[in-house]
Amino acid sequence: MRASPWILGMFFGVVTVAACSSTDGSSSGSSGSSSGTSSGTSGTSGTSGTSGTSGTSGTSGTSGTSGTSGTSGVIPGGAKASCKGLATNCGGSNDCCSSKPVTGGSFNRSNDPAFPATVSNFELDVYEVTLGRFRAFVNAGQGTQAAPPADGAGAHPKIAGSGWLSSFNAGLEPDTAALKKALSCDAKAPLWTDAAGANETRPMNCVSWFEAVAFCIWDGGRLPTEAEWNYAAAGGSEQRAYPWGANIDPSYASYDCAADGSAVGACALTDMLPVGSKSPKGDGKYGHADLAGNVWEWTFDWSVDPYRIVPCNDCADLQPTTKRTFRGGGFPNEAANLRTILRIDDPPIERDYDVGFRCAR
Ligand SMILES: [Ca+2]
Repeated sequence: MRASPWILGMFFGVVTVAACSSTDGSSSGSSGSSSGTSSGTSGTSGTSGTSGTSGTSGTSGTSGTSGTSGTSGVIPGGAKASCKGLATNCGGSNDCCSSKPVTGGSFNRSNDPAFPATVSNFELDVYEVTLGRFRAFVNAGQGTQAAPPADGAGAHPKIAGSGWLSSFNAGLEPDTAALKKALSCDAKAPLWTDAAGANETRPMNCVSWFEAVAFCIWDGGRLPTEAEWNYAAAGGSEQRAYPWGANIDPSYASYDCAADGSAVGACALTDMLPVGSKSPKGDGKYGHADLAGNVWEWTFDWSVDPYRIVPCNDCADLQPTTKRTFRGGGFPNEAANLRTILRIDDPPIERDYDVGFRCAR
């Protein structure tokens, strides 16, 4: 079951049931931010186009820009477990497993000054995790109760207690056969196939929060905290309305079920685009693709509205509720759901055809 998306208490009255949820009549259409100019977001992510040539650089980024080392360019994905032997065909001919540095700093979660946060430098995968990468995980026998992550694995280096807990094991499917079956969660966007096919660069969907966390651990990373994810999408202190800036149209992101030319609301697998299809125009400040649209993305935190850790200094909400958060909007949603302020949540065992994830490191 999908909960209603909320913006710090303001319900949008949208999404409901798991399956076909998201088409969202989420009202408020384009909501604010059409002004084009606002917040100088600087138009596209000029920052550096895709290949992050120079990472953040110019963007002024607050503090950090100076950011140590990493602030520049792509970090190849070759060493990651999911990438061995994988074709480099994301966003054209790019490495599907690459990451880019996000220079830490301070910002307001959901663009609300009542919820300040500071995040340290971290790395975030450029693309949503693809079917091809997730297939490697499944084929390695991972992501099941038969091979769960180790207790404590995948912890954020500055957040005690944020690693895998043995109590999470029960959230995984018993074995690989059960996992494969579960990954076909909805006929609306039936991505998973037991054999590799033509959709290997589309974003993995139908994954539970537990599988997203387990994948990232196996791949040498972790699931981003909600604050980290929000920071990268909002362009840090620039507080962008959308990852690339103030306005949205279909040239920036995958949404409205219309990517394949079908009518708005008539969703099909072909509306869930290969990752990086809107890159670099739709990239965020730090060079990450599809932060808005294509698939929603699980984050690590338990969900509470409003945020209950204030201020947040490298924080993650670790106190159990019933749901975990995900953000960014998906291919079935209307534009308003792609705004960086929007949060949604679901029970961590939930699978949705429009929810995927990416890893932090
Ligand atoms: Ca996304």
